[in-house]
Amino acid sequence: MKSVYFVVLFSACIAAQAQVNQNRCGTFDVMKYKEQQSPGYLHQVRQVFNQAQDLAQAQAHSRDAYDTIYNIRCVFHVVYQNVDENIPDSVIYSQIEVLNEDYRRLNADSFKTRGLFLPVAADARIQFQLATTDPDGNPTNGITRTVGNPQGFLGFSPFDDNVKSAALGGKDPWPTDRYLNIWVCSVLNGFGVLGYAYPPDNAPNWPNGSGSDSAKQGVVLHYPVVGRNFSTPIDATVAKGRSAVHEIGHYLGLRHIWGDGDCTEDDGLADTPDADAAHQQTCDTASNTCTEASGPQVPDMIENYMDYSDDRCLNMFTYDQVGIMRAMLQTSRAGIADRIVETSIQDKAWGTAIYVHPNPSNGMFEITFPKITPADYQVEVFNTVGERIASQSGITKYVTTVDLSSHASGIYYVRLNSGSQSAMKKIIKN
Ligand SMILES: [Ca+2]
Ligand SMILES: [Ca+2]
Ligand SMILES: [Zn+2]
Repeated sequence: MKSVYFVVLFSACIAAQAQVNQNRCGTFDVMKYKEQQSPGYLHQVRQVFNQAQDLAQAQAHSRDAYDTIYNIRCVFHVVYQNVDENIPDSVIYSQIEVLNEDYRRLNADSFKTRGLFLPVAADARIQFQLATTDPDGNPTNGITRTVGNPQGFLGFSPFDDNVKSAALGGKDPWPTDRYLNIWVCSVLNGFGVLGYAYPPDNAPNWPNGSGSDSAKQGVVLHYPVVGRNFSTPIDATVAKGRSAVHEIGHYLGLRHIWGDGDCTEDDGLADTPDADAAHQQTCDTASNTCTEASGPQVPDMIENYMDYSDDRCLNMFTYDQVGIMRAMLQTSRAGIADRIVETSIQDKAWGTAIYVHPNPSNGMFEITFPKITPADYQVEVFNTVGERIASQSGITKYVTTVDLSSHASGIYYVRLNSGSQSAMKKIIKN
């Protein structure tokens, strides 16, 4: 991993950064600002990231770890100054829907993921629901509404975090170790920032280090980018609710896919290709900003939620990204989610343990394997008359993707072989 990411020079003043209208996300800017206030903060974030990566790698082939679904308790704090900013419940419901689609790879546009990235496109198995109980134990719809007072500005600044404090004209968080707090407000005009979040900066049982502030953990969203059915979205390129998907990615420990630097920087993850910079609200699939030193050239993964591409071309997380987020949900963010073990994929007898998703599908099927050392899997696909129409062998991950998009709609059977064992499952192509 390249560590230059965290050795940032802080000569640029905040006012200069404010002129960068293309920064749809303010996370890296607020992190740099926090480092100025509390030297050592970025180092601490890196340590938590490294710890999560170690945990993710240790669990890479563990079905016990993979079977768990994390169900995150969310509370939306709408802090408004006018009727437009007081967004309706329906918009927040649509945001929850978007999150549940994108973090489960149930998004209708998942078919747009290019073929070369399908082997690393992952279902994060993370879900979101509005809190049903408030901190006092009373029933709630998971939405609070507060008349805000951003203290003399036109909106709330990402750098003072006033929106997170009732005393400063905002709304105090619900306990940040039990809820994902999402503040919705007008983020100060001129910054061009549509949202920001802090990554986990303190693992459990660590002494409080510099910069860590539990009262500020959460996500802030500029009100017009929430949900996908907002009546007057700020811009069509950010109208599909994916600013929240992106910011929650940061909140769960992910960095920008280009590593906030040039081709010499990265995001610390192997299955996201290097990129030279953010892709600014474009869908340029020809883009290949960093040349591979050897082997085949790999284009930039512009469809990754942690890029700045147009919402309409974002459609995937990778396995390594999922590994970080799930590791954070076992450590720094452990208190915010309920755990559900999906019974359909529990570690049952080998013969019933294949998990296919989605099923039915328009052609791409993700096949997840039982808990054995994944070194010698073979996957075969048969049609209803027993002809083998596809096969893969030498599979070394516990998951693979079968592409039947060139085959007719109908019923097929996928067979998984490992040594002397095999199991079969019916799949349906729409
Ligand atoms: Ca990478
Ligand atoms: Ca490349
Ligand atoms: Zn970001």
